[in-house]
Amino acid sequence: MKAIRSRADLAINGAPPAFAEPVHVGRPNIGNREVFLRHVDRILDNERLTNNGPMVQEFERRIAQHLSVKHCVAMCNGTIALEIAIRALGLEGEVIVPSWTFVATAHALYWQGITPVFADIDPVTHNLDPDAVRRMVTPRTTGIIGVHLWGRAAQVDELQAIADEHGLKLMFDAAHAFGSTYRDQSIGRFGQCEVFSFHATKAFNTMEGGAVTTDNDELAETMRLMRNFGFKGYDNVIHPGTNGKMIEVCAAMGLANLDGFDDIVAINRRNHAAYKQALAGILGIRLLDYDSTERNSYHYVVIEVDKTFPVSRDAIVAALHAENILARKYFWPGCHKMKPYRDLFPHAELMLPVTDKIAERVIVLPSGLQMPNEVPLMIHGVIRALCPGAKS
Ligand code: T4K
Repeated sequence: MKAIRSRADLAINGAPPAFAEPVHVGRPNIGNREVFLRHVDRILDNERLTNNGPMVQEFERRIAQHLSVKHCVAMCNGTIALEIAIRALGLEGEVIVPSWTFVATAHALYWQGITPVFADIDPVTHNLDPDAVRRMVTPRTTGIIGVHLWGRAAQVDELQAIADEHGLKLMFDAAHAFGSTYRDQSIGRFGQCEVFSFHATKAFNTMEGGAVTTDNDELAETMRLMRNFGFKGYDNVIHPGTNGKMIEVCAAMGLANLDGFDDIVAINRRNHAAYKQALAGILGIRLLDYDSTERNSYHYVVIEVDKTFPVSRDAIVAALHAENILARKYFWPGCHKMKPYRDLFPHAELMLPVTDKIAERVIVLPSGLQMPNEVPLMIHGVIRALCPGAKS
């Protein structure tokens, strides 16, 4: 380990990279292979591959039970799940969202002719700042989409109060929040509905997949129709719809992974603790911590590089990439600076000072089942070698 701690021979200076194979953020967690393959055998034997088959029904039942919510409507991915939820709630005009999120949150609105209006975030939690949300409400606003970024719950009660005050619909993008809680209750039943992504890169994955969860019977029924072209039985279309169905193999992956989810969280927690220990001594590098009174999958290991730190965030990312540690700048530069939204709101940054500041500071580091144990110390070594004078 000593060689790692004093990694002065950085790959950016011509030395070989620390890892022969790339170490990714988002390497899939793959649970019990035998269980998954047994499920796949059953699917092939049944010759039922999609269209609300038994595996999807079992998956929905298990997820709803796991999250203590009445309905889980499984979908082909999180983005389509967002689009269907937005449409089922009847959102239109303007909807307030954070810019500091994966672009799918904004796209799911804009794709349907709704204007995403970006509100600023809290500098500590990276989640929507309720005061900023209040400032963005106009007569055209119909809803708010809170995002539980990094699996940390948004300020649910405060956002609900704003929604109630202005007669707005509230839903959540819970793509990062499978296994998280808010005030000790599972994320999944707040607002009118919550939307999960089960993409390969998520803590819990179905390869591709997503779901909307809700306690509202009517809303769940509408979304079930919408995800299957509006069919109510053979030859009977009673609602406009699309194809948002989850396929059986994806549900099989979900069932196999659900059994092992607690083990994944335990490994993520161990990885997070190792990062905390490795990076603790470097002044100007802050590891985002999770609230110990709530549950979280600890899937995202997020650091912030302070403006006063002697080397830039981008220089650190470049040095890590040279070592084959493919750290990410999620969600730089913020949706408001991506072309479609920059064209829409050329001066959005005036309302988003915290988003802009955070976007220049964040690095997301590898975690998950596949992460080699040496990675946290190696990262410590790379930062130290880049910047030997950094204060402890
Ligand atoms: N809302 C939020 C807040 C979200 O974060 C997301 C998705 C959504 C909504 C939409 O949900 P989905 O429609 O995706 O279900 C990735 C994911 O594609 C995306 O699902 C995710 N958020 C986002 C945060 O990250 P990219 O473009 O960064 O992925 P990519 O292809 O660069 O993958 C990351 C790394 O993971 C790769 O470098 C290699 C590794 N990887 C990836 C895949 C897919 C693997 O090793 N194996 C794999 O199969 O967007």
